Amino acid sequence: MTIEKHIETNIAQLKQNGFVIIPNLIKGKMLSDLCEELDHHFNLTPKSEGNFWGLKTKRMGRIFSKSQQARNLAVHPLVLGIMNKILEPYCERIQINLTQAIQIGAGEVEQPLHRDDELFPFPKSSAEFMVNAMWALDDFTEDNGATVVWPGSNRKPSLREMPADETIRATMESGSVLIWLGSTQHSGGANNTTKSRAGLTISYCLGWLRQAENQYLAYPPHIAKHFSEQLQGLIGYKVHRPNLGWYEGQEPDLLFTSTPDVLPAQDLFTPELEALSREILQVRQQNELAVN
Ligand SMILES: O=C(O)CCC(=O)C(=O)O
Ligand SMILES: [Fe+2]
Repeated sequence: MTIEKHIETNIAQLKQNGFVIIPNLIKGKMLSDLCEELDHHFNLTPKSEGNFWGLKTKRMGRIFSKSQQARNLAVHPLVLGIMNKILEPYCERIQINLTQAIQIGAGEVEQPLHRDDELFPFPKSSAEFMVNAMWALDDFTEDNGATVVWPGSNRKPSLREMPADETIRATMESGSVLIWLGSTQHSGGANNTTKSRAGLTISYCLGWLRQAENQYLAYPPHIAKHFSEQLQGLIGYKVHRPNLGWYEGQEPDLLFTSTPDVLPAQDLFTPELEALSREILQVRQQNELAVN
C-alpha cells in the first residue's frame, strides 16, 4: 500500500471513530533507544500534582531535548501525513502543540474524562484544532492504563458522562501509536497492575493557535538550531503566513545564524496574498497614470 493510501485509510477511521491505532510502527533499536532515553528522565522526574495529571503518574515535557528518537517520531511520514491532512484545511502550516511522556504508575485511578481541544475556548465545530499521537513505550493493556476512548464522541455535540459500555481501552503493543482527535472524549486509564505504563504523546495543532507547551522556552534558539529544519518549522520557528510569528519582521529561524542588529521588515505573505497586493498596487499606478 502506498503511504498516501495508508494516510487515507487511517483518516477515514479517525473521522468515523475519533481515533485510530497503527500497530507496531516502530520496533528494534529505534524503540529500545526511545525507551532508554525516556526511562533515564522518568527516573529523575517526580510524580505529578493534581487530579487531572494524576497523583501516581509521572509526566515530563521538553521531550525533543530529552530524546533524539522522539525528534524522529515527530516527523514520522505516516503520522505527520495524517496530522497535516486533518489540520491543514484550517491553517497555512501545522505546529507542535506539546510533547509529554506519561508514565501511569501502579494503582493510578482513571483520569477524568475530557476532550483535549477544551484547551482552546472555542465552541465545538466541524474544524479540528488539534490531533494527538500517543506512542506506546510499554504494551498498553486492559489493566495497566491503556487510554480509555469513547468511539464516535468526536461527532457528538456536547460533553456528557462517558457511558462505560460505550468506551473501549486502546490496547496496543509497545511501538504502536494511538492517534486521536482533539474533539474525541477520552481519559488515561486506571492502572490496576503492579507495573507502570509509559507512553509518549506528541500533539499537533493549527499553526495560528497558542501552543500548550511553550515551544520557544522549551527549545530556545541555541537548542533548536540543532534540530532538523522540518522539526524547527513544526516547533514554530517558521512564520505562519501571512505575518504570524515573525522576529523583527523576518522568519525567526534567522536566529540560528548570526544576526545583524538592524533588519528590514519583510512581507511574509502567502503567494496568493503576495499576488493580490501586487495587483492592488498595479491598479493604483494605472489609475494615477490615467489621471495625470
Ligand atoms: O495517558 C493517556 O493514556 C492519556 C492522557 C491524556 O489524555 C491527557 O493527559 O490528556
Ligand atoms: Fe487527554
